[in-house]
Amino acid sequence: MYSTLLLLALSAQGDAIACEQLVDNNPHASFLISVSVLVEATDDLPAFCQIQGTIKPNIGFEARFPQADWNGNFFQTGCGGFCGVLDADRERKSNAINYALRRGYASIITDGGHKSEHTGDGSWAKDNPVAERVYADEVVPLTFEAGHKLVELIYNDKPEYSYFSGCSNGGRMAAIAAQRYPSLFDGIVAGCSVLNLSMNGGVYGAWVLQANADGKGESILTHTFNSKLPMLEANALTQCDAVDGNDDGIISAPFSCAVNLDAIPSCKEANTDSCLTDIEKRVVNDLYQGPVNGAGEAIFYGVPPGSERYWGLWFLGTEEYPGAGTLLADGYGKYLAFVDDRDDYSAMEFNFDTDIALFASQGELFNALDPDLSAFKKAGGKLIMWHGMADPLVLPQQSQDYLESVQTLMGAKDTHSFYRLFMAPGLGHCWDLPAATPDQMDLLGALERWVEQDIAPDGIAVTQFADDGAIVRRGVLRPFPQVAEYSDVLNPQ
Ligand SMILES: [Ca+2]
Ligand SMILES: [Ca+2]
Repeated sequence: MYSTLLLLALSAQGDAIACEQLVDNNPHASFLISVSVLVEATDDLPAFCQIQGTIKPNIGFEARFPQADWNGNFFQTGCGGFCGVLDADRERKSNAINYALRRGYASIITDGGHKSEHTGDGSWAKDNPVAERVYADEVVPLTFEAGHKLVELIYNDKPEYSYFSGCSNGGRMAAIAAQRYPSLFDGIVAGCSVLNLSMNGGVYGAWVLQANADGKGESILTHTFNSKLPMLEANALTQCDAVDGNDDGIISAPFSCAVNLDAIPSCKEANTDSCLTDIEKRVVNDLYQGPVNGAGEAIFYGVPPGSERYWGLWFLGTEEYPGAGTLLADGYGKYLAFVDDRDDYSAMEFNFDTDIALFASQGELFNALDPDLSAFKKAGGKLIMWHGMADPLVLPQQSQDYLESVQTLMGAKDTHSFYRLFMAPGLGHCWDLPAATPDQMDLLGALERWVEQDIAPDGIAVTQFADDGAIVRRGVLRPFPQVAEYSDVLNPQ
């Protein structure tokens, strides 16, 4: 009697029973469902159907579909670094889904097709071309297909609009979606995208490792160098702020400013936070300069002025854990850079005159540099790309270079009609740490308006908040090559 009543009660809930029963009633062979449970609403999240499982060949996923008030649309996100971690609870706007779930999206996140302890670990790619192809590319359509099938199972309906948003490697995946799978998504946000993974991960990564190595291969700048970063940031601001024509405390033209360290005293007797040793100066100069060949010609970019506050997180690390950027640079060469992995490879031996071509073959697999977005445009797709101009991990000029390559092929006006790039002064890599500039923006909202209401983003509002939530400063990012505008300084402290 009791169980009959319970069944009747559950039946009355409609979607709830469909969610709980999904695990035993999945008709699709392309993915396995291991968990399907209804999660009660909290102060933080609406009630949702939590679905976990594996998309073939080996993509771990979690889908979170609203129990009520589904907005009728589908949201897919990417994964950062070398992926390998499934983090559905991630409370960020990059490579996360909860913020989309709150807006009513049927949302899905994956581990990129393999499992790792952390996203800086590339060892899964050793002798594993299948997983490399999934990570490079195939995870995007495979997840899309599975996500859409789940939407039909849960809601008995198809999504009206489908969106992809990713940052870093997730931004690369976003660009891959526009380039290689142009009919899947109506709208795409690509942030701080490592479009040129072979150059950024392989060549720039090797440069950073070599620049920071002493004669024995030990790191020169370590976590103890963190305390000198404010001095370097102040030095860069002094030299670069006004280069953009506006002495406003924001470096808006970092790539037109070559920082020098002449004003920083050399350490004499004691190594303090207000001086640099000769070897520290050499390393910092090399970082700003970026990779050069034996003839002194630049072959990629250097760390941007204004990015100093982020160096600790990405490169200096802690006593226990090297910076993620250091791990990524090392792992790319060892496990991803070559068709046949070279166990003995060390980025320390990379030759900037002769070895770049060695990365070309795998670059074709990983890099998202195809300028032909005509199929995406024809399908009605809209692409918002953005990049922090102070991103020291994924160098921001590659986003500008990519836009220009698309403009060259498709014309600036046509390109502007469906694809816009917003360069964000002072922002680091994917909101890694708070910027000293306005850095909070609603990119998904701007994309929704473009896709659903045909309101193109001529500006993206950005806001800077103090720790107590008070607004410090506002601004508007403009489509490149226009520059951001700042106004309304409410608290000039
Ligand atoms: Ca490999
Ligand atoms: Ca300025």
